[in-house]
Amino acid sequence: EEGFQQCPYDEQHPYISDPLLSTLLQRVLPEQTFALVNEDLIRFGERVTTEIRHIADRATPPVLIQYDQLGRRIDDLQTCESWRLLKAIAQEEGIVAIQYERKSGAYSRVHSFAKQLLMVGDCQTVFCPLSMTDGAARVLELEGTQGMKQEILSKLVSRDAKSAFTAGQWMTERPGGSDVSQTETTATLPPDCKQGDVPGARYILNGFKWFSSATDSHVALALARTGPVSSGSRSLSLFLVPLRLPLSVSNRDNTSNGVFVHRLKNKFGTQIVPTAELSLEGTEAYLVGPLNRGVKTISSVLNITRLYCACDSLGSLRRGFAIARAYAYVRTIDGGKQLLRDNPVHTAELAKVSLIYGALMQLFFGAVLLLGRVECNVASEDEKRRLRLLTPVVKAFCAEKAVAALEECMAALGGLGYMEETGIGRLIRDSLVEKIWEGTITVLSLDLMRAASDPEALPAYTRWTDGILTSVPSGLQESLHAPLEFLKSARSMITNLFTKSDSSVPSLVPRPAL
Ligand code: MFK
Ligand code: FAD
Repeated sequence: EEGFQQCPYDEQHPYISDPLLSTLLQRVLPEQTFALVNEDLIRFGERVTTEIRHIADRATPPVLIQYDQLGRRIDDLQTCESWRLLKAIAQEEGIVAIQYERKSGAYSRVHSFAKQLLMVGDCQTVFCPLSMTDGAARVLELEGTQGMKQEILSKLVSRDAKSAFTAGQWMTERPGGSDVSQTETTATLPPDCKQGDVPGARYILNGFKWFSSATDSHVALALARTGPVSSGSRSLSLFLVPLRLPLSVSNRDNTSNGVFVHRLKNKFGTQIVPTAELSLEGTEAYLVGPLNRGVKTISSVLNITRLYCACDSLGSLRRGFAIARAYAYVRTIDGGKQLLRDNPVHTAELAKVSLIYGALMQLFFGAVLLLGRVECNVASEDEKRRLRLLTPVVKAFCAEKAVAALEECMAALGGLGYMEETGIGRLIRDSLVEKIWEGTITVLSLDLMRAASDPEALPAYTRWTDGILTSVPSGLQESLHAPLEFLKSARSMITNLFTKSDSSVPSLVPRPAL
């Protein structure tokens, strides 16, 4: 061909070429664990670029066949081969399993999340069902009956993709997803079942679930009402729902447990994820955790999936930033005399992205380390409180900052960045959902306030930061103290907001005249 031809860019190995990840891991992991994780990341990073990326590029959206040629309801949800392969690879690689095998003890979470970070940009949001699988595994570990642990937990954390289960999460209904107090799905005891408050009690669910992303899963955790509507969210319980009965990987009878796929959602992004609306009609389900404590019981899922959300934001930025860096090595400007990477104005923009990426990464792994410690029962009370405070913050910050930085990565490629084939557009579209699912940024801010209403929460946090400050040069200490002072004074405001006793608290929404 004639004329100028653009030189292709080389994204390189997602771990070896990352400007930060290996030094961070080296700093936080014990030597032997680092050696193991480092080796695994080098191997896995290679697999991402040589195999996983090509599988992901061939993915196509799911299709729903509701009726067969005889007019029978079948709800055949057909996902593409790439989606199923990506899920299987993630299972075999131990994305969930590593965190329950706990071979690296409290550092096992760091190991798995570092692997996810390498794959996120090339996985078509397959960590969505895996995050809920992980969350469900944790709930069953904490609250499941012996039977649930043997029959289901073991399959949720399995590396054998042929027999492993995945799990969904059904909280959101039409009256509200942020606020589940108007949940319409009911749970009633069948006539042959008398004791409704024993763990594992069998119930029958009827209702409509407005969003279900892991619709191709084997089980789901669902909120349903077990008491008066007037009790709001305090009369919701948590249920384990098999999507098909009998529950087995080989059962393809999609409507056998009264779970009907009303329609697939027509989404802005995450196109490959089979998000659907479902109606539950006489669906068998089993009580998990105490009766009427469903929100509290499912909060262990939320606190895990929210870290997966943060990893999704961060991992998307990792890939967008890798592409932008790679492009700077091949694109010439200034009459062909200069490479972008040698241009100070361009590299200053990339440096801003690098700063955001680095800051989010430190924040994220700080929370991941704490989660690992809590799960291995080695965390102090202060560390538990810090994790509770940090989880909504990490999810919200990563969601908000990563997409903004991804836009800069797109612009760093000029018009090429805007082309679908480059992939940054899809990353932006897909990661925008992180501002909404698993709690909007406003709802996470309210959750931070809920966590901070524990009188010990902020003192625990400031004890930790005070400890860090002593090692900082005195000139810096003063400026670092300012946000701490703000945090301390914020506590009284938060307490007032919760008790609603202080009319001086500003309200964005005008109060109705009574
Ligand atoms: C690739 C990325 C991976 C992610 C993909 C996942 C796919 C997407 C799937 C979804 O979007 S699933 C749906 C997710 N839905 C949400 O995240 C709901 C957002 N709304 C909230 O989080 C609300 O704050 C909440 C529904 C929890 C409010 O419910 P309530 O019942 O009005 O809360 P309330 O009464 O304050 O709290 C009830 C209890 O739970 C309290 O404990 P106590 O009774 O002991 O006092 C709270 O302290 C506790 N709690 C609430 N949130 C908690 C929590 N405890 C620990 N951690 C939390 N986060
Ligand atoms: P609303 O709760 O109605 O929120 C509307 C607006 O009101 C938001 O801006 C919110 O920030 C604001 N708001 C709400 N409450 C307050 C308040 N107290 N103060 C101030 N502002 C407030 N859910 C599931 O259960 N399972 C799934 O698998 C699932 N998959 C999803 C997949 C996708 C692609 C999407 C987009 C959503 C999915 N969801 C799922 C639903 C998701 O969790 C909800 O959309 C989300 O929690 C918000 O709920 P909502 O849509 O009812 O919005």
